[in-house]
Amino acid sequence: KRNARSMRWDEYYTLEDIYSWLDDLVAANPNVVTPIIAGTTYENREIRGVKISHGSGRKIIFIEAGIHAREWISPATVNFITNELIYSQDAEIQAAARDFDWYIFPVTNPDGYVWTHEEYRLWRKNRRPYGNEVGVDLNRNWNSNWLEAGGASTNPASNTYAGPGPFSEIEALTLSSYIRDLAHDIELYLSFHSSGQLLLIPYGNTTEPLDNYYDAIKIGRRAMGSLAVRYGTQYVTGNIAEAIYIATGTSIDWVKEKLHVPLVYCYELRDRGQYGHLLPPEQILPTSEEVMDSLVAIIREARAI
Ligand code: ING
Ligand code: ZN
Repeated sequence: KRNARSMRWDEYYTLEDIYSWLDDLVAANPNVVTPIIAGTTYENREIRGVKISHGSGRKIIFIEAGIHAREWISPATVNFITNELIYSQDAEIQAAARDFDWYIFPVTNPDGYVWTHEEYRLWRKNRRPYGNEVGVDLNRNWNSNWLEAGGASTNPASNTYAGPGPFSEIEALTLSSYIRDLAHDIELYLSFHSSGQLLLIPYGNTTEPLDNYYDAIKIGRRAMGSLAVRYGTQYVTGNIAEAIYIATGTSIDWVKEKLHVPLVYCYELRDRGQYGHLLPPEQILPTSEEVMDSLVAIIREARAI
């Protein structure tokens, strides 16, 4: 069994190892770290996370990772962020940890994640069967412009199958209701994917600059400037539909459209295609460090607006 001190940043971990590490974080920091459960999966696993809190009355930063099973750098980076929020000696990180309640779910598609470790490394969707096919894209199943604008598929064989209806999948449904219960206090919502080195903002169905588009872009570009300082890694900031492709029924669109969370971003982490989803474990640490730099920058820049 691994403990909080033995979590390394040069290898990818199984679901079991990640969950036992979360247990150890709670045991080692009982006054600050609380176990939380966002829901259940088709195969009856828990969607587990941690809340990091130094007191009551704080606004929330909500982090969702691993909704796509094969994007292993997403849970790995978010575990690093969790570790920094608890153990970093950096004053700005400590302030960020203290000033907000952090709700962090490193693996929001546990069934798929287990499948990528045990059966097929490049699996993306959940594991619920539909006819002879398996799996719904959990980032196309949310009730925001669901299956509109051609940004998802009606074919269960597709990697972007939207499911038979909005929130047909228990993972997306239970996670969304967990988020909804906190919505009033959420100031920043972050979703982590790979790859492409992009910072995306809603919406995925239109390139129209909606809501606080210009503030979100400004904060995002400055934060990506901070991200580039450490290793020179370049991220492009933009609206989903303009920066990559039309996508509908995504978590960040739902959080923005239905819950009106002020700041919502999706990171598409390293790299730009050389390794894609098979990012070598040597890149976990640099990827995570530069993202941590950008995360404190988002908080800093958002305060300045
Ligand atoms: N990319 C994301 C996808 O779901 C995305 C891009 C993220 C679109 C957030 C819309 C909202 O297709 C990957 N690589 O999964
Ligand atoms: Zn993804």
